[in-house]
Amino acid sequence: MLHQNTGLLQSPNHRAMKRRTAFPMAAIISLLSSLFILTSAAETEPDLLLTFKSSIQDPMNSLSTWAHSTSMPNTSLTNPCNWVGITCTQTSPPSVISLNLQGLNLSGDISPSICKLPNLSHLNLANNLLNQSIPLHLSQCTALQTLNLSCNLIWGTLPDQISQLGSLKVLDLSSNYLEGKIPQSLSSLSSLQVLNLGKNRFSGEVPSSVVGNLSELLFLDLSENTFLMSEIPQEIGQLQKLQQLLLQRSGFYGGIPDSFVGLHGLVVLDLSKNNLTGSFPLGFGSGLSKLVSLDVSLNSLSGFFPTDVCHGKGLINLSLHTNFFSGLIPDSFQDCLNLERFQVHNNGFDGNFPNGLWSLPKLKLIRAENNRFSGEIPISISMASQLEQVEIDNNSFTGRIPQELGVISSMYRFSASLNGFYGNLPDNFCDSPVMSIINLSHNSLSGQIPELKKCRKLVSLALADNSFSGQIPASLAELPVLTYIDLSNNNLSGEIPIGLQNLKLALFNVSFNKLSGRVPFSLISGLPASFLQGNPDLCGPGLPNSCAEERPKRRSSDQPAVLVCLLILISFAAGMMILVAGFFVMHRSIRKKSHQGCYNSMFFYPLRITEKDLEMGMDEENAVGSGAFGRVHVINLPSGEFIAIKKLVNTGSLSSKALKADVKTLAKVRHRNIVKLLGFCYSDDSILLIYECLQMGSLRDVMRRSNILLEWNIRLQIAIGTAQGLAYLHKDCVPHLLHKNIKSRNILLDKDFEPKIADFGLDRIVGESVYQSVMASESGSSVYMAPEHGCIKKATEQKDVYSFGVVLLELVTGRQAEQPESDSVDVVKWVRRKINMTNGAFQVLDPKVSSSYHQYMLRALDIALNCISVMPEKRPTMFEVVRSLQSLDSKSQPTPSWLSG
Ligand SMILES: *[C@@H]1O[C@H](CO)[C@@H](O)[C@H](O)[C@H]1NC(C)=O
Ligand SMILES: *[C@@H]1O[C@H](CO)[C@@H](O)[C@H](O)[C@H]1NC(C)=O
Ligand SMILES: *[C@@H]1O[C@H](CO)[C@@H](O)[C@H](O)[C@H]1NC(C)=O
Ligand SMILES: *[C@@H]1O[C@H](CO)[C@@H](O)[C@H](O)[C@H]1NC(C)=O
Ligand SMILES: *[C@@H]1O[C@H](CO)[C@@H](O)[C@H](O)[C@H]1NC(C)=O
Ligand SMILES: *[C@@H]1O[C@H](CO)[C@@H](O)[C@H](O)[C@H]1NC(C)=O
Ligand SMILES: *[C@@H]1O[C@H](CO)[C@@H](O)[C@H](O)[C@H]1NC(C)=O
Ligand SMILES: CC(=O)N[C@H]1CO[C@H](CO)[C@@H](O)[C@@H]1O
Repeated sequence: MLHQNTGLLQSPNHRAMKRRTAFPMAAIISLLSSLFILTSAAETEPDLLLTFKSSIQDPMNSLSTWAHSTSMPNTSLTNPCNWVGITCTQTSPPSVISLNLQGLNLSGDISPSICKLPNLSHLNLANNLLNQSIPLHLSQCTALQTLNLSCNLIWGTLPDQISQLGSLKVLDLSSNYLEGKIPQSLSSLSSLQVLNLGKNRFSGEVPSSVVGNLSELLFLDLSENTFLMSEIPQEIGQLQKLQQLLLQRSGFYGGIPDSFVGLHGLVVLDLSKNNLTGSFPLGFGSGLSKLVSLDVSLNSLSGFFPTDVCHGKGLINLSLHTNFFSGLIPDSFQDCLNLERFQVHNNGFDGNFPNGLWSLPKLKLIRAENNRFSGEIPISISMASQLEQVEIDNNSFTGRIPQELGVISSMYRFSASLNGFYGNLPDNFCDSPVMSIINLSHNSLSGQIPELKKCRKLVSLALADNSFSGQIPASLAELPVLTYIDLSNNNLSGEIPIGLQNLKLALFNVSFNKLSGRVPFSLISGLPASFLQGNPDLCGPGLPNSCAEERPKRRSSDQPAVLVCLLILISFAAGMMILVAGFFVMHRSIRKKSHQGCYNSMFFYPLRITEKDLEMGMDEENAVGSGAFGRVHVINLPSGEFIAIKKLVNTGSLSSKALKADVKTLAKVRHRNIVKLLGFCYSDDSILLIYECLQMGSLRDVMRRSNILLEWNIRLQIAIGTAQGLAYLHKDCVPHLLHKNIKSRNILLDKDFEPKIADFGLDRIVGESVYQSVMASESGSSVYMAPEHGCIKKATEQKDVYSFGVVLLELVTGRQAEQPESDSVDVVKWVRRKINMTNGAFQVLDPKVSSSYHQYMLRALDIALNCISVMPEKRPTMFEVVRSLQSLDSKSQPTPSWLSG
């Protein structure tokens, strides 16, 4: 950027005068439109730019460098070439060639002054908030090669005058509110290489000359103009250089023009979501050596898919659409070697599926579901070594599932239900380490279901309605994130593997098989009975058969009562054990304490209280509850303040020095959404942590209290606050902390319902091993725990995110995560099932919240579902969660009606 300031500063008068004589019209317009600029001195480039600036609103003050420096006329900033967003020519004198002001939230009007910059070639105002029609005076920017106004609020029609920009190579007006017809006059922009009118409101027909005459066009995007009603002009075939053609979701009807056959340079073709009919042009696909993505899905195309697609030119033989591939040597493919995405789903194609596709080396995605394709999956599929997703459900494919499928280690989803596949499943069919979804339901497969061990990421396995026999493989229980299993309508026999009850199953359907024996307890209690029906030899509580050896005298109708009693008994016993242990510890500590007291304390907050007061203050009466680690007492200080004291057993696992250091670390965590640690004191026996006390108690208690109805805005405030607190722990506080135990019981509310997170960092104080074992006994099956916790004990951010997601589900549905035993479906399963089975997300929203909030609740539900994604890496970070939740907030202007009843 070595421009000569002096040259620029001396020349403008001279240049401006010259221009005025050359373009008197321009001068008159300038006089009319900008009354402030009357002198010829105003015509310098800096002045023209400042005129531009003066009609622009710049909320972020991004154009602050755009100023005459009167105090220091010789600083480099006076040279506009150094102003933000401006590039100049390298000539002497330099002259503005490019104005790039994208993404600065600019609004206001584009001033005509910029067209007086004689050399302005590139104007990019994309991603701003410009709310005007396309200014006619832009047509005077005759040097313009690039005009990018995408992502603004521009409305009105596209004026014919645009065609005066004869040098234009790039015209991007996408994502605005332009309407009316696409003007025919565009066709005179003969240098145009990029034309993007996508995401607007254009209507009517696409003029054939526009697509026909722009012979330099590389990129044409008319997508998402839902008011267009047009056929795809035949002339499109003349665009020999076209690389990307995006016409999706735009109201195109009629056939795909035959002229497409000539578009040999195509890299991306998207015609999806239109009303296209008829069949593919014959010969389409031969010579598409550059094609990377083909999407014609969701149209009404029919007929045979061109079988020559992706076959070498020498092999084209259109009249033979059956069986002529059999002798094909895969190496002979010349075409489509670059194809990555092939999407033809939801059409009416029939005939053989283009066989050559199966072995393309770069192919990642095949979607052909809901057609009537026939054919087999060839063994050459092993050559498609990058294949990630295959969806060919609801077609007429036949043959066996080839062994070679199992060697593709990138395969993530294989979905081929509702076809005619038969034979055994190869042992390795689920060997891909990233395999998540397998659906082979409604085929004619038989034999045993192989043991599945390698697909540790399998989430969903659907093999319903086949003829599988033998046992349910026990190894399913070792797949940590398996959540949906549907094996219904087969001939499976033997017992249900007991290990399956360790999985977090939202669906386990084994109905209509020949299974026998005892159903694992949690599978009965946690799932609808209909998933077990049609297996006359299964037994267990609630089923028609009770298990003979268990309670021979009971009649089956008594079984549910027994179940409840049993549960109560179990939980009572567990409670007793904790109580006894707690009593023992307390007893010990009280005995010792009466001699010694807390001999060591540390306050992080001016508390006028002595250790003695603390000790005296803690009695049975003010004990407000007991968490997993100890009791909590609330004490009213003489000052009138309340404090909460959590009493932990001092396990002695830390030296007092280490203990102090750790507590200090926790005390440094200060955030409005985190409960403040005010101080602590400890003896050999116990550790007292002193916290601020929050009147409303925990979120769980508040949600349980029937007299408080939390309206949606309060719930959202709680969600946002909690998310902010967690995000702070994860990323802002030093050292970064994990909570490890987020649940509605650990979210406390102050009198304004501002949430504060409690109960974190205890692992640091009681020691990791004690912490782990207490947690294991308390919440081994807790609904808040992420599924991977079953096999990976290490705490992670993603596990916290999962737990938060469960809390958010509680807020959205109004259901407690930990339901009383009588209703044993936990909130996660309940929501997944409801949504899964009925597609009715509305049904899970808390009916107590007024329906005017439903749209926001649905979006919160969506966020929650992302958080509880079974794959940890799919979950958002807490920061992303905060941002998404906040975006719900600004838009809801609720009436505060959160207290009622
Ligand atoms: C820019 O505008 C967007 C959309 O209106 C808004 O969300 C964002 O906060 C604005 N940024 C600034 C810095 O004003
Ligand atoms: C800038 O525009 C002027 C006037 O049209 C012209 O004479 C000059 O050659 C241009 N400079 C460059 C570098 O294009
Ligand atoms: C126009 O600007 C937007 C926003 O920066 C950018 O995404 C887009 O690629 C640009 N258009 C062209 C054709 O370069
Ligand atoms: C554009 O401005 C008009 C009038 O000022 C306003 O009514 C309209 O809502 C704005 N458009 C958008 C998309 O904000
Ligand atoms: C399109 O191109 C043809 C020949 O190249 C020309 O005769 C015709 O006028 C052009 N149409 C428009 C509308 O510019
Ligand atoms: C397809 O046509 C039908 C009526 O003919 C219309 O209702 C529908 O919106 C069209 N679909 C698209 C994607 O344009
Ligand atoms: C299967 O595809 C056909 C169209 O080929 C469609 O009409 C039908 O609804 C689809 N069936 C299912 C179960 O999706
Ligand atoms: C009844 C129903 O729609 N079940 C679906 C639940 O979700 C799994 C996984 O996506 C599908 O495989 C089931 O078909």
